[in-house]
Amino acid sequence: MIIPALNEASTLPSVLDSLHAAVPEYAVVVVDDGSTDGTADVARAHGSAVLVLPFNLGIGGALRTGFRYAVQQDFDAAVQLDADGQHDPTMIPKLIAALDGADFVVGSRFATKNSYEVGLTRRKAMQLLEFSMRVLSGRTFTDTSSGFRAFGRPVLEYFARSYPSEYMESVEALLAANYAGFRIAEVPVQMHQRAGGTPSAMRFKLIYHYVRVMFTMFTRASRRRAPAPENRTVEATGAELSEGGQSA
Ligand SMILES: Nc1nc2c(ncn2[C@@H]2O[C@H](COP(=O)(O)OP(=O)(O)O)[C@@H](O)[C@H]2O)c(=O)[nH]1
Ligand SMILES: [Mg+2]
Repeated sequence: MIIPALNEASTLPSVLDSLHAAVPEYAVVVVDDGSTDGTADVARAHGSAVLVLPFNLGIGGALRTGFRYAVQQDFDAAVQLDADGQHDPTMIPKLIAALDGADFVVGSRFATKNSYEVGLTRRKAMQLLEFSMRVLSGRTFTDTSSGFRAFGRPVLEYFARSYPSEYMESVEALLAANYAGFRIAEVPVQMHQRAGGTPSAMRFKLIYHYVRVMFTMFTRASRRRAPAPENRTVEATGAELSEGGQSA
């Protein structure tokens, strides 16, 4: 379980306790990213391993740190979830089970009709994002920005090497994994509103990142269509990292 956390001391105790109750067999790591509210201490006190970044890298950098940790610890799968109580730990076995037929599993709020409420503007913005994703990837994803996801070992190795760093990284990461040829599945999940603390992006920042991520998606797609240069060198594959037999 990889939990990125920025100033989530108020919500982490119940998240970690319900995680231990729901899936006691899995290791948990909180990636604390320069919190000033004692997030790391709270996480340790509730039985989690903690990676403390020396300064704020943002959610993408924190996630990549978590993926590298999972690879180094030889875990063969990992689940990402929020520290704010949005993601229900009892859904985790369902996400992990779906890794049987996929490399990358996205927990989707919208795959079936359920009670997750978003405002009209946000819903329209998400629909446009989904439409763009459909145009670029050739397939339909119902929840591109979900932060409740499961990854098999090959995707962990891929994301440990490269993961988008800016906010709304989840959308870019989905597109990148799709282009890299990984099998991606969606699983319907129930999500809650955050239980406390403050969301990481306020309205203005959200609009900025929304425009940015649209731009990045389309440039990523056009880069991909360009023919590869003749003398392109092959990237290191991370093959030096051995396979493991556990799950994070
Ligand atoms: N490590 C780290 N975690 C972050 C950062 N910003 C947000 N998070 C965490 O990432 C998760 C998702 O953020 P959240 O504010 O819930 O975004 P939302 O669910 O899209 O509204 C939460 O667990 C946050 O604590 C950051 O800069 N660094
Ligand atoms: Mg959240």
